[in-house]
Amino acid sequence: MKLYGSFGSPFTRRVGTTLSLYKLDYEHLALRASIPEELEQLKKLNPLGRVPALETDDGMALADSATILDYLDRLVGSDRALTPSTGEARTQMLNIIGIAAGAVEKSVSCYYEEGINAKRPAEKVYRPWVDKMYEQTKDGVEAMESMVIGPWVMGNKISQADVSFVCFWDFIIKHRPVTAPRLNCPKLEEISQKANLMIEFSSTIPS
Ligand SMILES: N[C@@H](CCC(=O)N[C@@H](CS)C(=O)NCC(=O)O)C(=O)O
Repeated sequence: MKLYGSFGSPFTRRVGTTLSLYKLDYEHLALRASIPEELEQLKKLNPLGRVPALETDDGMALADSATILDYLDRLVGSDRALTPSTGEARTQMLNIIGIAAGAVEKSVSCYYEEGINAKRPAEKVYRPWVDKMYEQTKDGVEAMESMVIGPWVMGNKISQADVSFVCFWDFIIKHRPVTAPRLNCPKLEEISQKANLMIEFSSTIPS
């Protein structure tokens, strides 16, 4: 299998971490959508030219991390999958992860608005919209914090909720400017610290 995208992308990182937790071999190609030649290569796998993308061993091209995770879960089977394969437990976990994905999407949008990765000149930034997105991220992570049962997100066992929460939380914290409303999420911090001691997480921490 080939995973396309750098671990600077929280969506790519959650796929890379899941591949390692599943002990699946893969080649990592850290293509960046911001480099025209690399974007062309990416578009062959994902028409939108976004990361992550996964090329399976039988030549299938998968785009979008949720779809890729669903594929990996099927590959390892329901006994090893980090997301329950059926029932209310599955719906609950997907719901929690969906809220977390919404929070990090807003953070990624802010990342493209301000700072060294901004796609827009500073004078063209519409402040009220960016401020709203910082607020939405805050509301999202506060919801994530309130959902933690402990010691892991869903209780005693590590699950995809932990993989996604850690990859998303780490991105949000790393890129949040000091001017944005403060985030106070001790449970998320604790889970992140604990998870990042594991090789599957530490090997995907972006430099
Ligand atoms: N819903 C997608 C989101 C992927 C995404 O937002 N990727 C970003 C990097 S974090 C990207 O490729 N951005 C470049 C672009 O959208 O043009 C997923 O879960 O894979």
